[in-house]
Amino acid sequence: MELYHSLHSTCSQKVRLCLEEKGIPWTGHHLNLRKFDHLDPNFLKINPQGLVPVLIDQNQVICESRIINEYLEEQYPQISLMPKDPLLKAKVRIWSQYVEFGPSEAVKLPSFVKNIQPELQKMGKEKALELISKIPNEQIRARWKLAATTGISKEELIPSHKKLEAMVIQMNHALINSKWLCGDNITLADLDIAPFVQRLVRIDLFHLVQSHPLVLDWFERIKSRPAYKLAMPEPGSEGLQSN
Ligand SMILES: N[C@@H](CCC(=O)N[C@@H](CS)C(=O)NCC(=O)O)C(=O)O
Repeated sequence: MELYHSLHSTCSQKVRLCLEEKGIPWTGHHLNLRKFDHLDPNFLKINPQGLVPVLIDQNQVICESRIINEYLEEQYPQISLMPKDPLLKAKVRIWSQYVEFGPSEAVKLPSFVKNIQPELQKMGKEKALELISKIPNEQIRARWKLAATTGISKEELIPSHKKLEAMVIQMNHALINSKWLCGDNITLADLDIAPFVQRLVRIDLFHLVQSHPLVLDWFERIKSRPAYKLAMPEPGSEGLQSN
């Protein structure tokens, strides 16, 4: 089992959490996105989209964090992260899909402001734009270009902030009736969303969690799990060059 991943990539964190909760041994290939490791031709041969995470299992390449976690659940069900009840299963899938299209997109611009923009400015516009032109996906390329040129304005962050606030409210609502998002046991829904709650610390939005006690309690519980400690980076390490 091999994983191409990046320490601070939320999508990579989702998969690392799943691997660690399931106790699956894995070998990592770390990519530094700020140094554009994901545009290395050898990596692009593995994932032409130039995105992490990528799982290699039984010599097969699997991309997309949500799909990887579903695959791991089906292939390695001994420690299960899916409820047996079909209705709860459907709820897990709805959360996982929501994470992929909601929070996962919403954290991008605020994270770029904190992590990527300062690095691009240090690199110099010309060199940055040359590297950015190699990004395969048009929408992602545009985001990098914005960060390297005019920069991301406070106004542009407002829709992201609203979506992330909605995430916390929705979680708080779900947690009124159960210990975890989909019942009394931890599931893929909790693992898929956890990196985005953690990311709120880095992008200065953690007050949203602090004003929702059920989410705060959930976050403390998930953070205290051994898998979380193995899968997630040291708190406060996000800004470091070597990542
Ligand atoms: N839908 C994909 C998204 C993957 C993704 O966006 N990965 C980010 C890191 S979290 C990445 O590789 N970014 C590279 C870039 O922005 O060029 C998934 O869930 O795996």
